[in-house]
Amino acid sequence: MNQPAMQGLRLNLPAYVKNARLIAWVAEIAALTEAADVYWCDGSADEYQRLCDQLVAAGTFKKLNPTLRPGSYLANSDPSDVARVENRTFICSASKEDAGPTNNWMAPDEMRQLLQIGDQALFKGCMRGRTLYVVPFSMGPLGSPIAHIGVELSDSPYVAVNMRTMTRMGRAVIELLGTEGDFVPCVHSVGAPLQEGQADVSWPCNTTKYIVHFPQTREIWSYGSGYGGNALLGKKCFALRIASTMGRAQGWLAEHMLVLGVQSPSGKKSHIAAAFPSACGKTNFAMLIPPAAFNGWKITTIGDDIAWIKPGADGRLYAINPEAGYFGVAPGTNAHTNPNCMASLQRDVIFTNVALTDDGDVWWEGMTDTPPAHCIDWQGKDWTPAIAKATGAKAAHPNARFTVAATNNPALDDSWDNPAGVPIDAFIFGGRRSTTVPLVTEARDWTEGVNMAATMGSETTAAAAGQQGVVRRDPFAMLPFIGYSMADYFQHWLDLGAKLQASGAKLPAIYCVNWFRKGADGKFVWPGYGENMRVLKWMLDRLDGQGGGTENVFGVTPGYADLTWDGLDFSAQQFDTVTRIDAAEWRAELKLHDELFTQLDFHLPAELPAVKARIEARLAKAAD
Ligand code: SAT
Ligand code: MN
Repeated sequence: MNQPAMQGLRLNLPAYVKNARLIAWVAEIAALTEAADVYWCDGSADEYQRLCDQLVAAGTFKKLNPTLRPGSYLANSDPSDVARVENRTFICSASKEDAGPTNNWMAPDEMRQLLQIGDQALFKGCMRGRTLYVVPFSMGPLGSPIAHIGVELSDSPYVAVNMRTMTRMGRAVIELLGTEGDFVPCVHSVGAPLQEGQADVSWPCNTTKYIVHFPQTREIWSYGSGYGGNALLGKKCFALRIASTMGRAQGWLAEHMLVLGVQSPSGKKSHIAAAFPSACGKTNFAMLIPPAAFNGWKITTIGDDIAWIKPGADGRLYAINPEAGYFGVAPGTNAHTNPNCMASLQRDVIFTNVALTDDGDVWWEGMTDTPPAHCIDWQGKDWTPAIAKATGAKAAHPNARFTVAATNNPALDDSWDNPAGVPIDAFIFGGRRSTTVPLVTEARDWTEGVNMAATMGSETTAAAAGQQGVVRRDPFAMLPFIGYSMADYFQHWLDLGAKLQASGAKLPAIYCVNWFRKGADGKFVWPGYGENMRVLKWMLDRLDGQGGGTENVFGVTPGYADLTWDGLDFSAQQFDTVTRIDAAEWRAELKLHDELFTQLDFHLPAELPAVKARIEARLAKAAD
């Protein structure tokens, strides 16, 4: 154990902690940060309640009306700390090339000076006056061969309670670690030390922010933010950025994907993994309720945001949801768009940055047709429909979130917690595009599918700080989440496909979808939500060798007659609006693919420009 820790700071070590590396590391970080106290989270219900009560007393949480929203709390963040900060997120691999051109990179030594070592190092003394919470967590079912363990040291009790919902957290994880077990060390500080006698604020944070990953040593260091993916380090930092580097080394995939089960009326069960960028409806898709005309069809949720996918002994790909809860976007969620989600949110929820109604419940834009006559907005100000009309003020922040346990979901799949995972039949990649990209296209083979995913574009949302609504390339919906070079990641997908194919296994089919095409009036044409079942059904028909379709320039698309329209008034003309491939738009689109390929030129697999050349040739032919 290192010296400063020996001199004074008590580690409050529970008797069940036996892992020497863990103990030494907690001592080291407690000493570096000069935390006032160390608390080991056991993950119990009592502890959760105690920490929530403490957050209420500190003003971070408001307890919601126990009759209307039992066991639930509302937190309002600092107005500057409302989303992931991509420009403050760093991949500190040994070489810049390994981080690739889409990630911010700094040399590991330089970053360590800045965080840990230099005279002004950010983590030196950053927890003064605060408690360091030791948060042991498992990403994935405890003991699953697909799961991995992390430990987050955080000075935020908000993080500790959210981590209990979002992961399998507590004493059982430490016991599983035993004396020798391996874990990913995650250090998190809000970066707001308290001087003797200084009063705390309800949402401590710092204007300086660093979200840092060291892939070689598999470490995460996060400074200055208390929000979502910046602070709940099991999620994007571990389960995507670090895990993607582990997957590359070990032959598996860590993906920004929901996983759902579909059961047909005959009882046949299929599993689909679908990647969409943040705030593009993953949670809604994962909890979809089929339209009435799809009697006997059932959708169940395995995960809503992240999938870890490993090849099984039979050569198929098996997916687990490494998380145990949902950190979903509240605005727009209602009894029509996602009834299962609304049911999940009835009790035991942590809401962040939604509005507080006068009867002590929550509200957000789109929750009800009629807004409340008055509420307190996410910044603590009075809000009325008249104020909103006059000033444009939102009651809830557009990236307002709920944290809720998966077990609250009425559509939870029976196998969601199965350590073996579920076999994947198809991958879906979807962006948010007002134009250009058709409703659904099937890739003719794995390489064409990898190209579809690699060249995906999407309009930016409020989930990340920065300008919204601009189209950017978001390969595999992983642009903000890949822990190494994007071109090497494409190669990893190609290599994995080739390996599975060589073993004689049938690869999952790959589809590209776009729910978001708009008409001349600027409104979405496709009804989306539950109606997406119609597209899913077409995919399953195709997998069964039944579904019709015709070849377009970049894959196979259904004709109007190939989808089931029972119970929906959607004309052939509307279908044309969401599926038409406009040659001029596609020429412009392919220029953007070109720009991406130029940016990712180093190590770019030659297969991808080859697919693009074939699309160009077909486009030229179609235009003749
Ligand atoms: O804040 S999170 O990163 O957890 C949400 C998201 O961007 O998907
Ligand atoms: Mn996400």
